Amino acid sequence: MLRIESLTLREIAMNLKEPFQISSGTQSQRRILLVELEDTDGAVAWGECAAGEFPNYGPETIDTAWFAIREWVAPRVLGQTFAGPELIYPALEVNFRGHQMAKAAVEMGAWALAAASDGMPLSKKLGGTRDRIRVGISLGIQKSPKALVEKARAALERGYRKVKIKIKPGADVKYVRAVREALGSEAPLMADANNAYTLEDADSLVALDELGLMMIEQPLAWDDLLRHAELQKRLATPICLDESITSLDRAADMIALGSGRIVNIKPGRVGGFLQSIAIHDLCAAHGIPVWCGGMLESGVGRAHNVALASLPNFTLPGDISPSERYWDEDVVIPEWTMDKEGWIDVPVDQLGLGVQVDRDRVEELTVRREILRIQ
Ligand code: OSB
Ligand code: MG
Repeated sequence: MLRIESLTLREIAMNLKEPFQISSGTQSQRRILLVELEDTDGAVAWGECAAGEFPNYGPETIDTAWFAIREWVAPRVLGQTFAGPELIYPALEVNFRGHQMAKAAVEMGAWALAAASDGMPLSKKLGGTRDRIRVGISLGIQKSPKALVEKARAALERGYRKVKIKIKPGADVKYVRAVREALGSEAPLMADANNAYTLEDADSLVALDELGLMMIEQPLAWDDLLRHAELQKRLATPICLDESITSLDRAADMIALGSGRIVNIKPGRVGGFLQSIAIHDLCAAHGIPVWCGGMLESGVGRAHNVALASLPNFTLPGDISPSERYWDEDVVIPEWTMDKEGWIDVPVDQLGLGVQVDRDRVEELTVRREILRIQ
């Protein structure tokens, strides 16, 4: 039984160690929306909203998510009795379109709450089977191919099992080729365009084909499937979809149309864990590998991602770098660490989230707060 008494929304301001540039913008700071859920027995758990400051990834932002949670998510969740966390998303779907990241922030927190009250780790509650996961790094666009080569080399030496290179027109083939030539044919490389191309300027994507990439992520428009299917016919390299997969149906459409051969699952983008698991299962049934993407989360969102990535069809390394890659100091204890072979341990011997939220640190970073209670 799950009965949520209050939701405390907080905005925390965190500085990234270095600016992160993708084709649609650069970020040096993150404004992160954390949600603290409290049940009627006084137990608490945390969720994190994946939305950023601007609508340059998907349509949501931290501010739209805050509004959506206060106005529409909270009234459907607070004071209601749910037999389990798998019933939260269905309750949020009825006549309530979109706002997946807002829904997910609360839904994922509810799974963590339920896991702890059932006396199990979040990973187990979700159906996870791994006690450690392999991770990769996502490298932002650099000022020169040489600078990128140095970052990629350092990442492989550090133990990362996949190096994702952000690309855009003008910073693509030359950059990726430089890394391939410097690091050799076996280096596990991929590219992510964040929608920077159209079918008309796909020549440079075709040119990437000879560079042996594991996949090319979301080259075309953020909500497209048809043109990706067209492009996939021209490419030997698998297309991986990120932005376009916002629901189970969109994943089914991708498979039916042949728009891609791999899916990046970000639980925030698809409305939370119930949808993530459904997409995971559908992909598994069709032989489509999945991996867990990232949105530069704090240690809270990272805990959710680590738990999800422990499911069996997460067979490719996720964008789940350790805390030190992003922050001087994270908001969880212990921080997320990665060993020299690129493994992150799933906290299978801890209840719920598996890490403690550092309340003093969160308090220090909080710039806005709102408490929502049963009316
Ligand atoms: O496309 O995967 C993406 C960050 C912000 C917005 C979109 C994306 C990303 C990343 C970051 O690639 C991955 C990470 O969290 O390390
Ligand atoms: Mg992406």
